[in-house]
Amino acid sequence: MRRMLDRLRKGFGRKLAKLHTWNGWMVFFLALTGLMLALGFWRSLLGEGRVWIKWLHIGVGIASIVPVLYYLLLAGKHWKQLRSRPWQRFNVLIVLVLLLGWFASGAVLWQFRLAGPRAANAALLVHDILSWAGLPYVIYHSLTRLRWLKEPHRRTVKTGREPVREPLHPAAQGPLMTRRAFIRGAIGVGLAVTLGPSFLRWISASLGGGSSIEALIAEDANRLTPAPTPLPQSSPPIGGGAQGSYRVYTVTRIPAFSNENWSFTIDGLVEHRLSWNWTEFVQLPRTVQVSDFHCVTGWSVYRNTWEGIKLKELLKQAGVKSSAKMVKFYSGDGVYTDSLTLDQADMDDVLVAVLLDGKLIPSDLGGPARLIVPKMYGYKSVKWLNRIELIPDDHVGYWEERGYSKDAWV
Ligand SMILES: Nc1nc2c(c(=O)[nH]1)N[C@H]1C(S)=C(S)[C@@H](COP(=O)(O)O)O[C@H]1N2
Ligand SMILES: [Mo]
Repeated sequence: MRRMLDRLRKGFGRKLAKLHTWNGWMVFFLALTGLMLALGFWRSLLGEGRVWIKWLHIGVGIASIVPVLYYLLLAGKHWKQLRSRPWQRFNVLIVLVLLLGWFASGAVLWQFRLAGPRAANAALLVHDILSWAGLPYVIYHSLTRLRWLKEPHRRTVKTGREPVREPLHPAAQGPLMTRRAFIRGAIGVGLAVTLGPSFLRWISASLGGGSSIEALIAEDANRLTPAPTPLPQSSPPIGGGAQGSYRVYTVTRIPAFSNENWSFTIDGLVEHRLSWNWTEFVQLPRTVQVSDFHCVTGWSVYRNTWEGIKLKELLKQAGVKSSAKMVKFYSGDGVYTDSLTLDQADMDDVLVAVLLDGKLIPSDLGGPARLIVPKMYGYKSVKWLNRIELIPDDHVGYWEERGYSKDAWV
């Protein structure tokens, strides 16, 4: 009887250890791919690979629920075993909250179309908070448990009982800090120093709201004069100011423009090829529009007051030939493109925007001129727009070529 119990218990311990290993590798993989997806730096490096990484991240993310569910089956027994170990119980709880939270918010982000922008936005916030709080915890947890840190009497799988050591006489107690405690402390400080600043920056960007556009304006690399005089609806902005913050996305380095190197051209299948320099461009009649901006990765910025030239007015001026089928948009970064059908381009709210909330669009956000297609996801809104070409055939845009849906309707 006793031997059977022992065997069972051993089996149980092994099961838990295996579960822990599997779970650890999954979290490691998800953290790595998640950081690659989240950090802007990787966007330009990865290109096409990004879509693959995204699907791997989603796939493994879905699979990561399996060890959690399996653990929940064993949880009752494990919980009892840990009755004298409050810290381990605490650890189990934290890890469960992290895993379930990542899973739930990840599922919403994966199904962003079903969930809608509000839910996706909230899910992204949760996913981010869990990552910024959870990853340092998980890293700390794994580093401090590496084998080389362990003393021989603390082996991986514990059965719940450990030899009780006789407390040492104060005089016999060794150095103030054991090697173990010292290394733990050092790892903790190291993490705080390396992750702390980006954590704070992220907090202030996502919770502070509003101010980030100001910061981007302050860092604007464009040098174009004259600044267009905003229409009365733009300044102060009738939308009351954009709510939320943009994540600066680019697949190249952020280009910078001045009056010398900037022009705007409409060509291809048009009656009149048109080209403007900045001074001429800001004299074109503009309109003001308030709209929300949604990215497929889950974030949104609400109530942007955009001021710009209606795309359909530009097309009317150029005169679209009957052989034209699509409108192709080129970015001044030399790489990014996208397209709209003639019907889509004819929508009243499609703008070539030059002002956001009454101010020049900063270079990070696609200034001096960017496309705005409010009814479609952000990847249609080509930044640093400087050329529109009317073409006879279909054109597959940058992200669409790399796996984003041709159907970009929000
Ligand atoms: N030239 C260019 N335009 C672009 C992109 C880009 O990488 N390069 N990213 C697109 C995507 S996916 C989104 S969500 C928005 C992001 O706009 P933002 O960087 O101003 O937040 O720009 C779109 N237009
Ligand atoms: Mo996007």
